[in-house]
Amino acid sequence: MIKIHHLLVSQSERVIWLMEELGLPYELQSYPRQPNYMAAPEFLALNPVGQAPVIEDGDVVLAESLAIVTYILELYGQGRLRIAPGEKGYADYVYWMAYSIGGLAPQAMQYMTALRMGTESGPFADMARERRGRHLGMIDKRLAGNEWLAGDKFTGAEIMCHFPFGATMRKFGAMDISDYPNIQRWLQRINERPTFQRAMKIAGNEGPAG
Ligand SMILES: N[C@@H](CCC(=O)N[C@@H](CS)C(=O)NCC(=O)O)C(=O)O
Repeated sequence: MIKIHHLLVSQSERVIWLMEELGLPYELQSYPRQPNYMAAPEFLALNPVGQAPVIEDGDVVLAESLAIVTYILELYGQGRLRIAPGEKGYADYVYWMAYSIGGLAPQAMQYMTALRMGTESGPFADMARERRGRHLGMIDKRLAGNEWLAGDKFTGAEIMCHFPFGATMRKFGAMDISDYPNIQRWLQRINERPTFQRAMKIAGNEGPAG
């Protein structure tokens, strides 16, 4: 059985959400953050950079949420929550999975850093704002004509891309999506899923999706 090492108030909630969506059994070990917000020292024994999430599956110890989500879907998903090569929407699925960590997460982090530094003006803040507008505009446009990021099927791309918009991330800094109605509706659809609600409760990260 897969064991999830879950850091409270963190993106390791993705893995719990995935397992709840798939209805797979798992063992959960939750750890609080340290007072300096770093992960519990136990994570260093599991991941050389000491970060969550980490899973154990037999002899396999795996970090990085995108790697974990891909691994679980490929090995245990039985075709659910993914789009296979050759199926319609495959390129979109691959794109949004990669974008979650390669594009969206750094952008959210950059914007949050600008906010936390209190730099409302100046070149760094201007750049962060402009970039943020491009990213959110792209996501909103994508969701204007598609129920889900990869098309008409809810996939791992939702589980990967949701985090910067969710209640957990809002504890570190809010992502203002008031100008992006399609992102709002997407978050509402996610919020209505019983699997999402259950997962956030288990993760200790309850709150609306956006
Ligand atoms: N790219 C990694 C990011 C991992 C990451 O930033 N984890 C954070 C929680 S959201 C963490 O462990 N923070 C505590 C620390 O860095 O000590 C992933 O997607 O898994």
